Amino acid sequence: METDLKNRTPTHRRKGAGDLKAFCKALKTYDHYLLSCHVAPEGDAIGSILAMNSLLRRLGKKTSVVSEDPFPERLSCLSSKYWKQVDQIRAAPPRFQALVLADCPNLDRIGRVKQLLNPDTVIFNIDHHISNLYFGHYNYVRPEAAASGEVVFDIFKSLRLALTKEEATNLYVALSTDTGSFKYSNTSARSHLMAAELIRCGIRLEQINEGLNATYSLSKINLYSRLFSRVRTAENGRIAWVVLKREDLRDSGATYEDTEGFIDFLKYLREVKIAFFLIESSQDSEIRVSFRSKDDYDVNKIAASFEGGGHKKAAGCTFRGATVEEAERIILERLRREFSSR
Ligand SMILES: [Mn+2]
Repeated sequence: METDLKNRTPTHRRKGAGDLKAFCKALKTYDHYLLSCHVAPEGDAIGSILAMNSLLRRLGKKTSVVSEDPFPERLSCLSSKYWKQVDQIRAAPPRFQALVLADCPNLDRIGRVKQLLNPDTVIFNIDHHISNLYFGHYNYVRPEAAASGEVVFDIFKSLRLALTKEEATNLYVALSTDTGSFKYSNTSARSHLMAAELIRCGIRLEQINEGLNATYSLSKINLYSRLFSRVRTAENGRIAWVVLKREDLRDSGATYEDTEGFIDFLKYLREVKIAFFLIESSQDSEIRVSFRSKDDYDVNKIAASFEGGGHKKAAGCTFRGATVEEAERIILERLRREFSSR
């Protein structure tokens, strides 16, 4: 059942941040919700969705959490009890009326979960990506929020639901992931105030942080050492990048999940303004690219020129039908133009 969702005309689409009260009121309307997030989900996507799942259950709703991907091992401080992969539910897909998405800038990013939707599915879109397409019938999008978890926090407040310890843990993981443990420039006073409130809920900070950060296996270290030895730079060190080939995973015994976070090391190079990381994906001729930037360099704009997007300082895109060398050359050309126009 492949549904063409692009041709639908949502009847009550709202632009801008969206009216939080109307959004929350509509959330009370339906009986059974499907919850999902972008493919290759990380802490913000998962923490936000799990918190929303709990919220909907407290409102007496039936829920199903479905993703294309397995629950990441590194998020073992969160509960995967409700997590199902598309393939696991293919035989008996849940009957739901509405879809709640968090941290997902456009509908294609949910991957094969899209096959579960039908033309009547009502979509609730919760996000903080500047590139969000407002594809929902109800959109609550706050690009100034550091994480989707911050946006979900607003929804709890609006519904006057005091957070349980588990919900607070979900939201802390969301916030901590997207702020780089409260280091990135998107971290605001509000992020810290929110964190303070979550800590007051009795979350186990040390355990959570160890779970999030002490994630290195020997094979991951071996992978990183290969990648470190191949860091390349251009434009007097202002551009830095690394290419990951499939054989790097095979030879080091590491996994795709182990590659998450590697790009941050490129940002630690003193001169770097824009870093990118090319990953040859498990699917043939598909290259996933992550970008990071410093100062006022905007990688959302760069990624958007390749039909990707994200945030000003962290974005991504996918090349299909290209070799990693071609993708590398095209991106470098684009970045060189960016530097020459300054
Ligand atoms: Mn996010």
